[in-house]
Amino acid sequence: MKPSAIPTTVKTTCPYCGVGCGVKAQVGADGALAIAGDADHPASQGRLCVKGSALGETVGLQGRLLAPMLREEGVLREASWDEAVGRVADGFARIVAEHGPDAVALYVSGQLLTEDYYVANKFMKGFIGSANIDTNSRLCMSSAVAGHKRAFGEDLVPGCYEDFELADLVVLVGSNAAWCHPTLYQRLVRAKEARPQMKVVVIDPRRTATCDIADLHLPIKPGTDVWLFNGLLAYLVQQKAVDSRFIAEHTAGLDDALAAAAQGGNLLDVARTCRVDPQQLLAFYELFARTEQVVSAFTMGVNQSSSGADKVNSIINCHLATGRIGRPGMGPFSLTGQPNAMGGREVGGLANMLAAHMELDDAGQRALLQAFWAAPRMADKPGLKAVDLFQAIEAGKVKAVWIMATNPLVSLPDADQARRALEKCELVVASDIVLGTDTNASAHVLLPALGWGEKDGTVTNSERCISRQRAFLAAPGQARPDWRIICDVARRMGFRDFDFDGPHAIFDEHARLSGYGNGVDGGRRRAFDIRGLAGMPRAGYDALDPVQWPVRSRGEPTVRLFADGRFAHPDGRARFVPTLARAPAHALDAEFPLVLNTGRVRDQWHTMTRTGRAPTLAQHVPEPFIDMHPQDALLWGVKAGELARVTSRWGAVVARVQHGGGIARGSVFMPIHWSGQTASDARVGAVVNPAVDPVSGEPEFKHTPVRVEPFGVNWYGFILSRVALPLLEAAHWTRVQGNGFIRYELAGRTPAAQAADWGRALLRVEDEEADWIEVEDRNGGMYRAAHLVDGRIEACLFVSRRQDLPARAWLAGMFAKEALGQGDRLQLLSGRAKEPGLDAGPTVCSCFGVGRKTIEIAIRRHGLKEAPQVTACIKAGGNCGSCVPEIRALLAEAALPA
Ligand SMILES: Nc1nc2c(c(=O)[nH]1)N[C@H]1C(S)=C(S)[C@@H](COP(=O)(O)OP(=O)(O)OC[C@H]3O[C@@H](n4cnc5c(=O)[nH]c(N)nc54)[C@H](O)[C@@H]3O)O[C@H]1N2
Ligand SMILES: Nc1nc2c(c(=O)[nH]1)N[C@H]1C(S)=C(S)[C@@H](COP(=O)(O)OP(=O)(O)OC[C@H]3O[C@@H](n4cnc5c(=O)[nH]c(N)nc54)[C@H](O)[C@@H]3O)O[C@H]1N2
Ligand code: SF4
Ligand SMILES: [Mo]
Repeated sequence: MKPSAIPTTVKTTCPYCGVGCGVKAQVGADGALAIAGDADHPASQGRLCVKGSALGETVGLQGRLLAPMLREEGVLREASWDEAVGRVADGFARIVAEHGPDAVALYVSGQLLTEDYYVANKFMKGFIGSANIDTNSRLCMSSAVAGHKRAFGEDLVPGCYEDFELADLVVLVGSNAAWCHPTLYQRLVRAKEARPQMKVVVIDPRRTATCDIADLHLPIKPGTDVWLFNGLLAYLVQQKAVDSRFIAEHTAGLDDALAAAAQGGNLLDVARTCRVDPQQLLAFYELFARTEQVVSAFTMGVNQSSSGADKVNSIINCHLATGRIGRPGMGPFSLTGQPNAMGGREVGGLANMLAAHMELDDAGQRALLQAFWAAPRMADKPGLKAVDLFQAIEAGKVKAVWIMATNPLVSLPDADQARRALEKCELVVASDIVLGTDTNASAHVLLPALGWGEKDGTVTNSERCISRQRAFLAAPGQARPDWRIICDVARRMGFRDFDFDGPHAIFDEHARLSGYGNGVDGGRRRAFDIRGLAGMPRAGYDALDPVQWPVRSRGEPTVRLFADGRFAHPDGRARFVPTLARAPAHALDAEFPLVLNTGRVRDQWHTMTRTGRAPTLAQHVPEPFIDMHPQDALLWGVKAGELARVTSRWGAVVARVQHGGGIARGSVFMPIHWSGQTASDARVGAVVNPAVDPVSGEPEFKHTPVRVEPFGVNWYGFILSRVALPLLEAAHWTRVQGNGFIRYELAGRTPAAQAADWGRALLRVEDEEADWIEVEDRNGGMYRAAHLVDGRIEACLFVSRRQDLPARAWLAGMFAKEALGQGDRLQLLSGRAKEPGLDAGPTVCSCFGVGRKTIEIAIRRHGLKEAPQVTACIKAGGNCGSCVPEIRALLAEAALPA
């Protein structure tokens, strides 16, 4: 498509979380990109969170992978597409010929579009002939998938977002929706404002921002959810708060589930095991028992566990017992993480599934799919799941792997093992949109993919809504859409039926397959059925409005599943699954006495390859951190604001200690976002244990035994620099993108500034004549320096032995100036702003760039009591609303007696 053919305003879908908000993107005449919410999109109704709003800051081409590259003897060079495709196709073909199809693998992602995902799965399972295709959804949704399949007979999310608004009780289990599903959370906030009788219960070991609207927060002991929901099931039966008719007509297996649940003991035993107040536990059980319209939404606190699938089923069991499913305002609700976690499941992206919700272990369905694809070599047994896959690579059993749209050297558990695996692997291929990732550093072939805004296709969100992602930017460099790269390799390997002329043709095949042999001749009827979308002309596909599946015939989408009480098991009944509670895989001991819990922060997305480019998104949490209870910090000899090392049996990381206030004793929390590109040693995956759930294969990301100890350094410092710097001298460093500069936080062991030209060496200023200013106080252990070019600041460095470094935000302002005057230079060296009050503190409201100190001052000065007053006064909280929980926490703090 020529750029001129691209319309100026395009409706598309946000590429981040599974809420799947509609976005309107407008490219102005000057090339500037304006992003706004799409009021017509059913999922978001015009809302965007701060990540979505900042999408415009992430589409620049700096750092993008724009040409195919080959690494030969450690050296990376550009290659033609022809050569790169040949390298992949020949490599795969040779290894398959020599060692069989199971010696190669694909490791893909819930961030691929459905069309990309469909051809990847077809290529592997139908043509290579192995089910060795797994996805990062293994790390995310696989416990939910397993739970759904066991309970319902198919991987089905029964409800829709509207149910959150219609419910009288919303239970959020292991979900920090305020930060991870922000616009859906905002819908909930508004619904609760409109109907204050609606109750919200949060079950999470941490007191998160999501607890802001909670009527009850149960800070359960990590890993004990199955006890809690087993206890609830037993309670519901004892109190006769169950729907006996629904149980009799539509379910099977209650007695076994009850017997398993009884093992947890009585309510007091459960409270003790879960370490919650028995009164509060009883309050939750009573509330659940007496409220008909209950939604129980769950995410990674549930799925990412060695009993993840059982956690899911223990929740679903309670909904089956009460018959609260398939009707408005009720149901178990698995919130998906990635934008296309659902689409990936529809095309069978997991190693134990087939396309279109067909089953790999069902010979009839295998044959059906083989016929549909005219596949020469159908996979006939499950492939390796993510963690096993990387172990098989290290063991030399899998000799070639093609990684697409995921960064496993950061995101897998025991991430150092993953690195060892890739280093041993004969052929590592990576398709990505950026060049500098930890995974790309271990790849032999790099394939440049089109990114959001450039590519076309569909995604499916948490409520089964299929939406179009549409291109509005021209394809940069030589980048190609993922589907095309896969088809090119497949064709080069001699496989037929990979000559699609666009995503529309792939979608059409996918839609036809969903109806193929579906429910005919006594075959299983698959609920995933979008045959009504098959046969659409290309223009129809291009104009496709968001639509929820199933779509059996055009214009007939279904909002909720199971409305008739019929489930997907052959007898139409849902299953209670007996869930015997068990402790996490690795217990604490004297050497590793604390639980490491890992998760997300509000303004970053995963390994930061995209959100990390947006200065707006860097301000909220500019550094990796270890959140812990002050008493634990005291006990283990570490201090807030200083660095500490977190060590497990698998690895170690370093980050700054903080007391966020939300964490109970015995646990520490770290964000997942920092990689080898953004920190010297804060890649938390290296510490995480590789235990997985035996049913789903999902890793236990939320529970690793660790110890925390001081990371002794002689000085702390920071650098703001217009260009990236190699910081080999520092004992520890982290980086984020600022507005016109990169901000490095660093710490060192060598005595700072003792050697001549120490600062110059650190900032790589080689020119003797350079405009260089510096000041040092050896006894005080202080050093400050700045490098100017043509009067403009190029970089500055501040070092101190004490915790007295100046505010970064104030110095950032220097980078906006065209030239620094004598006064500015003096201020730089004095490390103090001329006008006080310029330090706004860490950013709370990213949309309007309002810092914590500014909010605190406004609250005090104007006697503000409510969040809307803060918004009226200083705008904070007035756009996406994601920071409102933090503003309310500041209001609450201010209201406390001094
Ligand atoms: N800002 C932002 N949003 C995102 C993402 C992102 O990277 N950044 N990623 C997206 C993706 S892919 C995903 S999967 C989702 C994840 O969304 P969430 O699951 O909401 O986020 P997490 O922070 O991973 O973890 C959720 C909570 O689980 C709690 N938890 C830990 N252990 C337990 C336990 O044993 N029981 C219970 N009940 N809770 C526990 C943690 O304390 C944490 O607060 O977010 C999506 N949205
Ligand atoms: N410790 C710990 N680890 C975790 C988790 C946790 O809670 N704790 N959560 C897990 C979960 S739920 C998830 S979902 C994973 C996420 O982990 P990853 O999937 O590894 O993280 P991302 O940074 O999203 O990686 C996506 C990659 O795809 C690239 N990319 C973006 N768009 C495209 C495209 O269109 N095509 C191609 N080919 N590439 C593209 C990006 O540049 C990036 O390198 O992390 C998991 N790991
Ligand atoms: S809530 Fe935010 S990250 Fe999620 S889809 Fe909407 S705009 Fe994107
Ligand atoms: Mo995820």
